[in-house]
Amino acid sequence: MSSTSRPVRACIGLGANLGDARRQVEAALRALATTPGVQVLARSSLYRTAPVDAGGPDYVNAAAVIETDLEAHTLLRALQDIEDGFGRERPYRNAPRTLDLDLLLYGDAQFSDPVLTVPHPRLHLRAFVLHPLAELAPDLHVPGLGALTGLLPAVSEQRIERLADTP
Ligand code: PH2
Ligand code: MG
Ligand code: MG
Repeated sequence: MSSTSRPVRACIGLGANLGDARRQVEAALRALATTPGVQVLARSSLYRTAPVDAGGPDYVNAAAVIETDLEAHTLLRALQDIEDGFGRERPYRNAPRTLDLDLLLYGDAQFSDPVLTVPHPRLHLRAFVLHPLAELAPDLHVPGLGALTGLLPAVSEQRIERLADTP
């Protein structure tokens, strides 16, 4: 349980690699923006990324910075409700998915319990998380890990390509 005072600035990672992934991530950003207690402050470009620790097609990934009145677990539930609304199924770990919304950072909170670990425990291992976040918040410090930009060299071998904006 976090005692961080609200509203809190939080970062959300978005990903999809089944169906029309690009469209689903765009629609998920709109769903996030209409979630009660959530205000989207900024969103990144879309990125095409190679699957990491997973099989299946390339992913489309993005990140958003939000301000929220919701407690972290309530926010997580809201993210899962959006995933479910996009037909997300969970047949096995890291299975291809129509939509994945991950709570990456919740203010400067650091905690872990059976349902939620913040910061996201694999954030620093993933170019598809770090690059969209760096686009939004290049000066970000990740609690426990330090400067975001300092984490980028370790993921430089992972394929990631920024997609051109569509009007
Ligand atoms: N999500 C995963 C596992 N692997 N790879 C990429 N490129 N993008 C993702 O969003 C992703 C992944 C589990 O959530
Ligand atoms: Mg994920
Ligand atoms: Mg997830």
